[in-house]
Amino acid sequence: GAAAGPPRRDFISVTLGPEEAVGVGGYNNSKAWRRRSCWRKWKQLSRLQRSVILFLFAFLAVCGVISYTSMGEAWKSITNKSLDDQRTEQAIPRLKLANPVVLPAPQKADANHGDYPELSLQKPPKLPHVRRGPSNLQIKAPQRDTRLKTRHDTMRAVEELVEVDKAEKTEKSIISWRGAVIEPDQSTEPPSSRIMEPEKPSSVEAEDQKEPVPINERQLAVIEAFRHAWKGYKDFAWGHDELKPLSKSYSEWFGLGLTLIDALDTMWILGLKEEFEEARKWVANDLVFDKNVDVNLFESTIRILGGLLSTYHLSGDSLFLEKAKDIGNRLMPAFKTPSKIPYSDVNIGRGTAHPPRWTSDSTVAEVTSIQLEFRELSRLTGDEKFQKAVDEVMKHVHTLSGKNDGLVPMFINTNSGQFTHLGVYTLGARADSYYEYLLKQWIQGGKKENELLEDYMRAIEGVKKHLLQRSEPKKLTFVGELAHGHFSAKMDHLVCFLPGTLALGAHNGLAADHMKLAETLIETCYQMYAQVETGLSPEIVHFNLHAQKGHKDVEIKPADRHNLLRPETVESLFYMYRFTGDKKYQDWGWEIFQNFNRYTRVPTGGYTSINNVQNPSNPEPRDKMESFFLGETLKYMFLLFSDDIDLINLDKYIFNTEAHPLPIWVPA
Ligand code: DMJ
Repeated sequence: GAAAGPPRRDFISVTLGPEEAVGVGGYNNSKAWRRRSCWRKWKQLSRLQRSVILFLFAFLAVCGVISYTSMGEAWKSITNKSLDDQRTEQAIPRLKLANPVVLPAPQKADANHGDYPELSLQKPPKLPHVRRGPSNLQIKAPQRDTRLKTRHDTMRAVEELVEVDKAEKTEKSIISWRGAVIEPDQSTEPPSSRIMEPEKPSSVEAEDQKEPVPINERQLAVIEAFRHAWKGYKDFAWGHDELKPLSKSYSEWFGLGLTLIDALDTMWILGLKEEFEEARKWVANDLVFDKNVDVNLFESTIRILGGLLSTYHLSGDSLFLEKAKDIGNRLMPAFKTPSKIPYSDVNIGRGTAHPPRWTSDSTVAEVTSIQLEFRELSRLTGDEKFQKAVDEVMKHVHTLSGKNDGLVPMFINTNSGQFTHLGVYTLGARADSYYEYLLKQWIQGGKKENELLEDYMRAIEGVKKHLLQRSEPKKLTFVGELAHGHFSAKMDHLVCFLPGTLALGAHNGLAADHMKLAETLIETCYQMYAQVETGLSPEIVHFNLHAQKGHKDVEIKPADRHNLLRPETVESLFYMYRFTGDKKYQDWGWEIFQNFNRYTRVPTGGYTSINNVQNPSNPEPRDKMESFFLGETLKYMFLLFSDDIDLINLDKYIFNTEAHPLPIWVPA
């Protein structure tokens, strides 16, 4: 050992063997002897040797302190978690931590937000469906980095991915945000760092063909309904915005072939290739945006921009991207306002924008539900201006005062950037898709934009605290409204998007009680149909809070008894079926579908909105087929009846609020 020979300066060898404990005078175990002997050995060491040993000791000590601290944190987390669990049982608004994971300590930067509910992400539940293969339309996952062309390329790509994966695994750690644990695999680069690489459409990869899942009877019925609606549109309204099926004519809103564009991706999904080709020709030859016409920013974004983008992704046809760029650019003047909160209207030919004539306010849902589309346009074109404009709106709204536990008022001023008409809170018209897009943007961007998640989670807490009530006699949980502290038992049919959104959040790892709430609310939405004479929901219902003989839960005011062929309940049924596999959701959707056929189908082609859902013998047709009937309602029906989870896989696509699927930037 080092202590045995003369000190050498070029290397160090310390041997601690049994002989080291044996002194000249034989074995002596007394403490004094050991101390003396150690001291003598220490003295015999060179300076360098001593320094190295001291350094080693110091290093070990530091390691010891560090591991002690982190064990303490882990222990604290476990203890806090069990405390949280106890509290949850008493205080419902506090979200339950669903996974027994050890949470890392929250980041310092978040320390001042202690009043937010605790979040937790769960693993997406396993889907109950048997995977039978791809859709008959070869809809593919969004484009990955590596294009797989040949078998050789495929294998090389797999090897590379394994290498990258290995390297990444060593670096990845759990990302924690105020108690929410986001699995590293679910997170992506922030959109801004991806924005400059133009992307390819998501459908073009075509190597891994799987067996098609056969289309079932109910889906065939939806195809037949679509064809019937399309016949009316083609015969009487071709190239115009909306069909008027009774008068066999059309109405114009923007003069941009709204129904045709809204229906493009539905035709693709339903496999209506001939119809699709014909419509494509119209887009190629007749769709012109250089028109002196005022369009509503929100409506044209969700229907036209959204429709073109999703059709581009599904078909891979660059015509649709070119058109999307054109309309996207023409909508940009809307953002030139003092506050950068966009105006409601844009003249797409002149490049001017303005608020409605009577006010300088915009609608909150409108300015906060254009983001999925503009962000995707930036990703596809590599031009960040689209995303910048809409992200700024979200950031601004995030900081605004005037919210009530995350619930937002319905109006926002384009000059001051402040909310107006404070004190009224609804999940219905003028606010609805604000909540939907908080969650959906968060998913689109790879679950990294924490402010969106934070606002979403707070809002759902706000809903639970202020807007939920139960009706009599069936005790249906519904979402009412709050006006200056007064609760109103009024619920728009529009609110029925909420069960689907809650379920989507739960599927993406948010609190399990969101799924419970989704299950309760979809039952209510279904009852909004089932308790009505035609089996179709009115536009607005009022729930009975007190039991009265002969009264159902749902009451309808004369002014609210119309049905516009809206999609929200069917949309939520689709999500519920996808995530639970419970066939009752398909059956409820089937009932609704049949009632649309019974009361809204016009024999000569097309479907119509009706004025009176309470009168089966005369539902009073309104003579208008809204574009969303083809863009959304029939599409969600078809998807609801499908057992093919790859027919628009919800881990790869996110639907905009007009049912146009856009790719999730980094799919699960
Ligand atoms: C559609 O344009 C969209 O679904 C929007 O979010 C709400 N209104 C209609 C359908 O009801």
